[in-house]
Amino acid sequence: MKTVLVLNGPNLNLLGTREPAVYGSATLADVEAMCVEACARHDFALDFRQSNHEGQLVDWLHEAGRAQAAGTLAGAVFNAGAYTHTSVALHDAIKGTGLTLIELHISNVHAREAFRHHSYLSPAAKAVMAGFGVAGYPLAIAGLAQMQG
Ligand code: CA2
Repeated sequence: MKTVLVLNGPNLNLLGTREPAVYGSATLADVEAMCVEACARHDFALDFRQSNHEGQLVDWLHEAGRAQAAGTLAGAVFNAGAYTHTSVALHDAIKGTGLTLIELHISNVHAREAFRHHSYLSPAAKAVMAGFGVAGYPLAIAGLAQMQG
C-alpha cells in the first residue's frame, strides 16, 4: 500500500480558530480525519504533517521525493500557506525531487488580494486546486489516486 503525504505550511495549525468566513470552521485535526477517510477509500496510507518553518517543509519534500523514488509514496498534497507566494526554496525543492505534488488552497486565492495571485509552486506542481474549502483535501487525494498508473 502506497502512502500519500499531506503537507501543511505556516499558520494552518490555526485553522478553525479564526477567519471562518475565509477558511471555514473545521480544524486541522478535522482535515486530518477527512484525509484518513479519503486515503482509506483509495487504498492509501496517510502521512499528515504541518510546519510553520520553511526549511522543515523543504526537508520533508526531499524525504517525500526519496520515498516516491523508492515506490512507497504515491505523491503529495501541499498547502504551503503564505509560502506559496514567497518561496523560491519550496519551488526548487519540488522541482529538485521530481515529486508528484498537488498544490492546494482552501480559499480561491485568485478572488482575494493581488499578492495571493502569484504562486511560486504552481510551475513545479502536477496540479493546482483552490476554492473548494477543506473539501479540497479529499478531492486532491482522489486526484492522486486517478494519477496512479
Ligand atoms: O487558502 C489557502 O489555503 C491558503 O493557502 C491559506 C494561507 C494563505 O496565506 C494563502 O494565501 C491561501 C493562510 C493559512 C493561514 O490559515 C489561517 C486559518 C485560520 C486563522 C488564521 C490563519
